[in-house]
Amino acid sequence: MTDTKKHGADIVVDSLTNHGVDLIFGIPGAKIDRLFETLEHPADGQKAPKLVVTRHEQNAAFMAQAFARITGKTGAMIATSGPGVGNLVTGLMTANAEGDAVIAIGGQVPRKDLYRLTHQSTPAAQLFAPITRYSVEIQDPNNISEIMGNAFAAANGPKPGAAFISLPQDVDDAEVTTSALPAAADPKMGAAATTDLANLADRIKQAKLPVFLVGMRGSSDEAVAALQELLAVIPFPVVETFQGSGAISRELEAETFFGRVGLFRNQIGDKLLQQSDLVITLGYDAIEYEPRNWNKEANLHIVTLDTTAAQIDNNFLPEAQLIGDMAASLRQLKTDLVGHTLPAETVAKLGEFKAELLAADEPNYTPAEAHLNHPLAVVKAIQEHVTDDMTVSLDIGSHYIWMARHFRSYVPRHLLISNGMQTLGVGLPWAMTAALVRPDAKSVSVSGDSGFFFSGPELETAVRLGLNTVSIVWNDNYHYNMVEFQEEMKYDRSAGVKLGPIDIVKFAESMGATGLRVDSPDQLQSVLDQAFATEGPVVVDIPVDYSHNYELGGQLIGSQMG
Ligand SMILES: Cc1ncc(C[n+]2csc(CCOP(=O)(O)OP(=O)(O)O)c2C)c(N)n1
Repeated sequence: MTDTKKHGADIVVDSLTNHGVDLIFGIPGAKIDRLFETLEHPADGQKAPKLVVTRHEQNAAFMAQAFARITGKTGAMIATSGPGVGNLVTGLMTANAEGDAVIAIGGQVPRKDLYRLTHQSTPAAQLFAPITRYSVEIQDPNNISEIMGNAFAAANGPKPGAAFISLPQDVDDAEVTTSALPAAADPKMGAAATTDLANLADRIKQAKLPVFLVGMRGSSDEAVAALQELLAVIPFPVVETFQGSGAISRELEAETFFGRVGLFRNQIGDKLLQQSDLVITLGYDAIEYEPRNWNKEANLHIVTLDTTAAQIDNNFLPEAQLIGDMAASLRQLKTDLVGHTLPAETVAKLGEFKAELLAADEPNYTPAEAHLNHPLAVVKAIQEHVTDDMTVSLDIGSHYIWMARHFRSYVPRHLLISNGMQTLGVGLPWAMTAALVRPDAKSVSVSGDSGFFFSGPELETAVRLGLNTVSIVWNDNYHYNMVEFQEEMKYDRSAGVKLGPIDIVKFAESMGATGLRVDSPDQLQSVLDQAFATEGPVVVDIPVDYSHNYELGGQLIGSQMG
């Protein structure tokens, strides 16, 4: 069927192209099939993003989110009406919470059916309004392109996040005579106010223990490059949130990296923050690790560097908010700090913190059963197989606590962690996107034996696309361990945390992937050698000893359970 007329779907596709979208993830259905037709069979001369068909809309959303986080461009996804858009909810909520710029296009029933009971009809724009930066339904084909322009602008605003567009079937199908609008110029920010930066420099010079806390927005390539330029001159201590991972290069690690903070206030970074007399947050968002945890006593002196104003709460009252382009602000700060050095007692104190940080990486108990691996031995083995160009995506669970605390990452956005929403199931889809957009390096996912199966069937998509992924599954005999150990800490018993077994190797093989198992700790290295040397998707089953995991939540600085 060759149709030379232009339809709403063409304007959608052309608008995506005009905004630089070259990859889109999704699953079709009747209400949005013309858009899929146009994506896969564009007209002569028409450019269209490459369509990646997933096995679940939630995973399409996760993949688009990872695309945004890795590339700094907008992630895009597409789903049909009703259950299709419903399945996007967790993905959009996660992207929005974690500052990843994504745009979702959802099919909708024709306009005449919007206000009556109709098959697969749901008020999607209302559904997404509270969990996105922008959520609208297009009511006229002539508005498609401007609405899409506004959706891209909202997703890429000072606090990046998700945008949702509901596309009624008859708008998608409508004949149009107009053309898609080109993308408008991006709004640009300069550095924060000169006097504020000069004041901050003065405060830093007077401080005994100034500490930088790098968060989600501070982990962009540009902000990290500028931070590293400053640290190369004055090696200030830096603490990363989980989403701030990779802010410190190998060269700067010894002097400036003081670990990551998140979940429980018991890390070296927490102690450092507690003792700091000036905390400078860089693109930190409260959803990553609430201020009531790391500033429990509400007595820290805080200055923010960010693109957006902070959320004020009882434990986060910045004394100055320096809003602007973070890289430009940091470069000005570097100029204002010329000639400054850290006092000798500060350097000595940091040396003590550093020794504690390194000691914490060593395995500290013997696994209870001979075939089980100590979590830190697994972290170490993964570290030895991952090069700086590889991306590592974590799922959620106890394995993620071990990895977030102990796994080093030296390049921004190469250790991907869901920490605003802690959404189970992101590990594999995120690793698949990394393999798609960074094809020259292997991409690694680390999951628990329960969370892996939240998105496990997507392994077929990885096989179909020929992706070089290594999925490492920490096997604790099918428990939701992260929930289990916290319940045990609270109630001295657990509930709802035991599942039945799945043969991970056979599961992988059934989809055409390679499945490997570490039968005893002495095989850990050789099995990982094999996994990283194998082409295409590989899944590795590693039995772990979680018997000491309650210690992960122990030794809190001040009391902070809950
Ligand atoms: C979508 C979603 N559902 C539930 C949770 C709560 N949750 C957090 S970790 C976890 C258990 C994960 O178990 P597993 O994948 O086996 O990892 P482990 O903790 O055993 O390492 C659960 C249920 C969540 N974070 N996200």
